[in-house]
Amino acid sequence: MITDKQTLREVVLREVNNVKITDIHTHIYAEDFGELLLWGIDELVTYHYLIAEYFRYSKMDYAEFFALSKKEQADLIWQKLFIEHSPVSEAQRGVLTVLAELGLDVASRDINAYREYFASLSTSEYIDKVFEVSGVKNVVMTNDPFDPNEKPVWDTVGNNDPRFKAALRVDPLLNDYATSYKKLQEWGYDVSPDLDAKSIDEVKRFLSDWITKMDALYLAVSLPPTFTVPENSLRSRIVENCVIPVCREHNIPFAMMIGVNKLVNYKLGLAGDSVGKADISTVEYLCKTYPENKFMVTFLSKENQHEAAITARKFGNLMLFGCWWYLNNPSIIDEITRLRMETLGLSFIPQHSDARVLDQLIYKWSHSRKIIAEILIDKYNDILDAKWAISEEEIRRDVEGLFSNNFWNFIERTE
Ligand code: HDL
Ligand code: ZN
Repeated sequence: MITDKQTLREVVLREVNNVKITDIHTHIYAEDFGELLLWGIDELVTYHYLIAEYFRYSKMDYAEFFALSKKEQADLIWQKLFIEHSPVSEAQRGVLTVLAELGLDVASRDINAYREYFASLSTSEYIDKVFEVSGVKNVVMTNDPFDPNEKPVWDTVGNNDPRFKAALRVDPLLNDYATSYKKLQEWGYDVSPDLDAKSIDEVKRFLSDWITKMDALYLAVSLPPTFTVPENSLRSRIVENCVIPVCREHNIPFAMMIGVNKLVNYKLGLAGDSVGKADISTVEYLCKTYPENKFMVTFLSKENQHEAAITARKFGNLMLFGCWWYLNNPSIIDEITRLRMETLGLSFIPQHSDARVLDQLIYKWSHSRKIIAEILIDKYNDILDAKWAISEEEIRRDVEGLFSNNFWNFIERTE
């Protein structure tokens, strides 16, 4: 048993550095999905977080920028954010971490030399490399049947790489049924714009068909701060009459990602979304009203985090996950994770990468491992002070829970 703090630190750092991670929310894809999988230095540097940060300095016309090639965009961003200003933001620093952990010469600042490295690798070689360097064992994708580039893959080859799991993402259905119902009609589902009884059955059939086709581990949606159930809206009716019963039937969680104000600057495209504080009472209502359902929830606003942790104390069918998007910064990850551990013990999923570019698995997990390890060390030290002794096996159990098993146990699946 471990009773001294030096040994404890060494063991926690070793276990957190060695744990193989299940990354429960990403936007990366298996190789079979072709161009949907983004990787390499030009994709890294044109990540939409960095585009937003580029326009903090540049007065360039948005449309003119987006008309450029990825390489030309990357050259502008590299010059502005890395050469003319020190790259200290989390997204800027992340690029450097990727290059460093791949063993490239970061000090050279030579983006063309980096391009040569990536050009020397095949997609499958690089997927293997990134999983090895990042210590990620499997990822959950974001799979959208309404995406015209993705649906054909599921209608032909599907997903054949066991490292990549599927999650069914239904934003167009829930947030824009008035448009998306026409797609359902096109695909042979007998739905009407007013969501009558027949439509409810057909939407349920659509969801069930795709959960089965993808072997989706959960059903996900991103939602505005105004998301409310119950209310007299198509979204609320689809949630209660379609999503909830189908998720229960398949025994998969409904994952709500709440707090996105879409396109507050539409000219920035993906980089144009912002954040708003949501109403926790909808999560309370759903967890209380549907005790047989499981809910995974992550809020985008820092202001929702404390009440979310308290709500998770009330409902065992609620699993909080990640420090999502604008919360994925060291200072905020530290604050949220300490709050959650002090409030929920180890019964939460501390992080997901949200990686849009394969390479990002390397930096997003390297940075988060360090933060979470220090918090665990502090919390274990607190109980050592009370003369509690702890074993290496118990530390490994706790770490594997936070970085993988809490998810698999919650969804009642094995990998
Ligand atoms: O809706 C989501 O899943 C978000 O993560 C968005 O994809 C967002 O643009 C993003 O990439 N956040 O990191
Ligand atoms: Zn995401």
